[in-house]
Amino acid sequence: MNIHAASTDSRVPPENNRLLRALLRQPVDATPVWAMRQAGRYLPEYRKVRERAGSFMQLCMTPELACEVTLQPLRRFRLDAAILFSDILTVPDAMGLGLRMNDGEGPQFERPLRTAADVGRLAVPDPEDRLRYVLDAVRLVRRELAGSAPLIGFAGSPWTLATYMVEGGSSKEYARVKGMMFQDAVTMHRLLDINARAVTMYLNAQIDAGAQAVMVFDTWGGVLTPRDYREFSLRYMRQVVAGLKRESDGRRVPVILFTKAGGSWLEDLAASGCDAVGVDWTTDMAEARKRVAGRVALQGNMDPSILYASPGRIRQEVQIILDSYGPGPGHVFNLGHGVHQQTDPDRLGIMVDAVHELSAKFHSPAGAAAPIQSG
Ligand code: 1CP
Repeated sequence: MNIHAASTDSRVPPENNRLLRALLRQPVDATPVWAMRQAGRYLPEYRKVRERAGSFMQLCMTPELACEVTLQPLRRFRLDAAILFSDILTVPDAMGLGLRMNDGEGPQFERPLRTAADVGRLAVPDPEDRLRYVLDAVRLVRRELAGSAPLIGFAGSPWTLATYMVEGGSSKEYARVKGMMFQDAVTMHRLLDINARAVTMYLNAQIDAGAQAVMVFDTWGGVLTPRDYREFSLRYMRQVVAGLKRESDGRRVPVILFTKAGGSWLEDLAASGCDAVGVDWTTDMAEARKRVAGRVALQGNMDPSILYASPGRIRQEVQIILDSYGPGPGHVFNLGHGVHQQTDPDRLGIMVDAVHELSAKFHSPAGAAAPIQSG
């Protein structure tokens, strides 16, 4: 089934479907590019809206403002995707843990989970009720984008959410969450199963509201041993993937899994049922491509620190990554993790333009015109 037929009406601007095509390993005219944390504090226009909102949560909970900051980076740069402005921690907040984002201190939960009884009281939140503000933002962004770029929805992985829910915030050593994992695996599995069901419902609600691709952020899967990663993180991401709607409006909805520092588990991620795997800069793209053997698309993987370098050095690094992936579809250019707060916005623009310019030789110009087949 076609997910996109090229428009023949010259008054209608063509849809930008590079991202969706690349995630499904279909031909494109140039490698699509977006950046994790492309909306955020490195943009002065974001800081202004954030100030107007009063707090980070107020910004997330006001659909018009969340929509505005989602679109800001697309006004500055020729990005091939918008990512919804929200946070992975809205889900535990909707479960009643009480999220506070304190300036300079990072996220904090008022009621973290410390005992089996705390976990026993948890329930899967109805996204249409407790997370309606996110779904309203998705609907608004889709309307505003009007096809100029696809919208990515997202959620945290069950394990990554659990680290914040048990620790009560960010952590360096994961003492509490690993303590629960080793001392009371039954409770940990119960928590991860609830999180997996919550994330599945939440992502399906985002898809129903108009998200055209979804990404699961497993930021802290990489702190586990290979065995624990499979049991406590990968297993529950597979549960999420298995429960997701894969088609909406007659179009395939690609699913991206990203485990930060997960380079040693690429084969497992590729076999999880997802369409694309995010790769950070500690893995070489050529090697990653060989290892996933055409089963999934790859997204990544420039070190965000390269954006502190000169324009020439940024272009050189873009070239290295494009050459490393090589010709053909299935690559979405991205950073290996989020844009740093200190980044000069112009440097991100240099990266985006370099990706389009330098990648054209790896694709055929007719690539974008061919209809997309359902994966
Ligand atoms: O006040 C502010 O502006 C706070 C900074 C901030 C921002 C801009 C936070 C707090 N969250 C966000 C937005 C956000 N978070 C997005 C927006 C969309 C985009 O990418 O442009 C997304 C996708 C996230 C996802 C997120 N939140 C992750 C997974 C991705 C990643 O970066 O690894 C994680 C781990 C979080 C938790 C979180 N929220 C905020 C902070 C500072 C953190 C990280 C804390 C930590 O390091 O433990």
